[in-house]
Amino acid sequence: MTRLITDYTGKPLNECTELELFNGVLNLVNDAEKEKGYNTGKKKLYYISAEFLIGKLLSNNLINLGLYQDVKKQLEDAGRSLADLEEFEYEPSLGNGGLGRLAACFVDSLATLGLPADGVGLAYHCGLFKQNFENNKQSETPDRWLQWGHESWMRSTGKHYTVDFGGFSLTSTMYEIGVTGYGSKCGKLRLFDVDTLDERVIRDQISFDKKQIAKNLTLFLYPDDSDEDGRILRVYQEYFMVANAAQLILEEAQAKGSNLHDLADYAAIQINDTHPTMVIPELIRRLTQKGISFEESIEIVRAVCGYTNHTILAEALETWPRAYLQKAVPQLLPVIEKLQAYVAERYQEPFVQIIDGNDNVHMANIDIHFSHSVNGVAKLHTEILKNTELAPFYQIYPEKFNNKTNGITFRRWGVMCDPALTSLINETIGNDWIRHADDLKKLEDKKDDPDFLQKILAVKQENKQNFTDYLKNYRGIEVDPSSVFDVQSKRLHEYKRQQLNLLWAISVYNDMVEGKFPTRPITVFFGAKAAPAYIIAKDIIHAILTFSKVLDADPDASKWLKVVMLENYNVSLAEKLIPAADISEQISLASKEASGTGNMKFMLNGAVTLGTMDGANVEIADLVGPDNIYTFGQSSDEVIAHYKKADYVSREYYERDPKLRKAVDFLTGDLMMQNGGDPENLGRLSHELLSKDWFMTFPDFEDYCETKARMLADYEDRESWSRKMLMNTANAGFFSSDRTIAQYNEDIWHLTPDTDK
Ligand code: OX2
Repeated sequence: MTRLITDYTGKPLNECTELELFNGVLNLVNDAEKEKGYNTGKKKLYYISAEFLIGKLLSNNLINLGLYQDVKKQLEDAGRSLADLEEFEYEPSLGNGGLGRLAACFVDSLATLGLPADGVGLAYHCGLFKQNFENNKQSETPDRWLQWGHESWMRSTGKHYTVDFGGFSLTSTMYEIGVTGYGSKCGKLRLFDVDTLDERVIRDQISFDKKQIAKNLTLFLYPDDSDEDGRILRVYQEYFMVANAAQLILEEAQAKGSNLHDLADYAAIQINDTHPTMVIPELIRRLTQKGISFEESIEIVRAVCGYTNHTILAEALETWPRAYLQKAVPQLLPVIEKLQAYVAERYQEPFVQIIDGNDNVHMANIDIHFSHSVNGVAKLHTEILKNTELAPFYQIYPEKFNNKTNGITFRRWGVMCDPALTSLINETIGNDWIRHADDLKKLEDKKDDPDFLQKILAVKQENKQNFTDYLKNYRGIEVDPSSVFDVQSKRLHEYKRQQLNLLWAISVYNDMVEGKFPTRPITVFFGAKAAPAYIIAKDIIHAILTFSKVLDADPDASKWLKVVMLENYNVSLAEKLIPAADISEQISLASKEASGTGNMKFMLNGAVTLGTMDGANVEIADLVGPDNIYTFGQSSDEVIAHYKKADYVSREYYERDPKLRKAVDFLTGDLMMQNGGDPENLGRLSHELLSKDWFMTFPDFEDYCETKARMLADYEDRESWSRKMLMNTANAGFFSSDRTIAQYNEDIWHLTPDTDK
């Protein structure tokens, strides 16, 4: 039965304002979702995560519910357009980077596979932040996404819990966002909030009074933690998230007949990184309150919980001073101390203790001891966890460690963002790949078909043209669609090495000054937010923005090289940028990027990877073969050995390699200063590289430049390049999050799919 948008708008579509039309379609989607119903079953997964970077919902939900074409046509028939509504929709700001986007892909796949599951998190009002560029620098403002009619996506359930903190209690409200599955029933995101929130505590930009917890608790994701109040606020946030989750989980299990001793038959919890760790002591506390012994409570909780590690960067594995917990959540501290005693009784190794000699509580250590599964997010990452970073734990619990290589949902990152490629694929192999991603492999049959290879190039050109038009119309940026689109888009971090790409671009410029020009114009796109308190990351953004001005000011060079740093890179922009990319830059220092998921999105959309043998790049290389990827740089073993020996001296590379030296010197040179460069920022960046370069940019510089030059030369053989594109798309099937989730379920959760559609 066709649903009419006019039934929801109450008036002809051509008379509606954009908001009326948006709300009309949104309510239509909400009804269709409710009619489909939700995956249910005896056992349910609670995927607890501080972030869900879900992206815009309208088109995604229409596609998943099978309503896209129909709604598009109804709008067109009335002279309106779905594309306009897509632009009108404001993107939810509930996540940060890969970790949050992964959680969003996972809830899509969970619903699609029919698995009973909720995502559980917090309803941040101002999200992470909105990035603005002024004077070649990043500044931040609140991302007030809830002002844009999203109350209708995020529905209040009228359900409340009480959460106790040291000295006061707060009442929560649970909100729900529907998660539509593709050709299946739906799932839910359940986000908790406080009614006492008061945005007036925000001062200028994103700073606010960090002491007024009732008023600020759910304002921002990752509030500035450069001071103690900011760090304690994170403890409050995390406890609020899991205290609500624990009450929800126990209530739902009991409602289904659990006597709590058998909780693991009713509930599985996946702890997404260390942020939700306190759910472990909180559940133990609640179970013991109900008369279950401490020892049995530990066993029950362990059978329920699994933990996912997303990084080996030490600073990301949270530790909280005991005093913070004492202040924010005093009721939890005795439980954590008992858990420490439990560990100390069994294991003497200092590394595995929960509370260390300085009274710091190691959250990951709680997760590892008291979960039944510990997983990394790509093969290499899991091996590094087992053999290096978490080796003492692996000795104790070899059976707990397992790998679950990340994935992406092909609905959003294929069908929705790349309609041109989707049509070509559907014409060629049918549309089963949308649900059974391995089907893409059938495209390999076409790898020697010149007509097909031409069609692939035509799709890419169309996407590049679309992105070029978007930049011109919405951002006032002009790029050349016949240039090579070389893209590095991901959060800004020194280990991801945007600075390496920048040094390369500077040396291309230096070559041009000497009269050596590229074969074809190149546009280098960066998209990256830096954490507000991460000084060097902001310096790198400043260097990129300033260098882009240097190029723009040079009429000869700017014909051949353009650097575009895209403001406020988010999911919606990624959806436009990725289908247009020729080159996918995945150039982290080997061993440091746990997986990466952008690498998978680019691959699916036919970009060719230029990458180190890090994270999931290793698996991409295995799948596509050496002809279809460009790898360079030190191996993870070499990097780990250097760290161990502490023998890396960046200055030696600088002294030895004149090309590198010239590029580094450029950072603080006259041209940068004449184009808005700030000597303080650029001086600090240059000093950092020369005195430390902790993420070893310099040793990989030469190999990176050579490999990139070879790649750009190969790009000129268009047919052979198109074959590489095809091989990337054809072998992307493994990276469907449907595969990842099926593996989690098989090995960790053991949920029964709800097949009753
Ligand atoms: C990210 C990792 O950096 C990235 O490599 C991975 O693909 C993603 O998580 C999803 O697993 N915060 N973000 C991450 O780790 C942490 C911690």
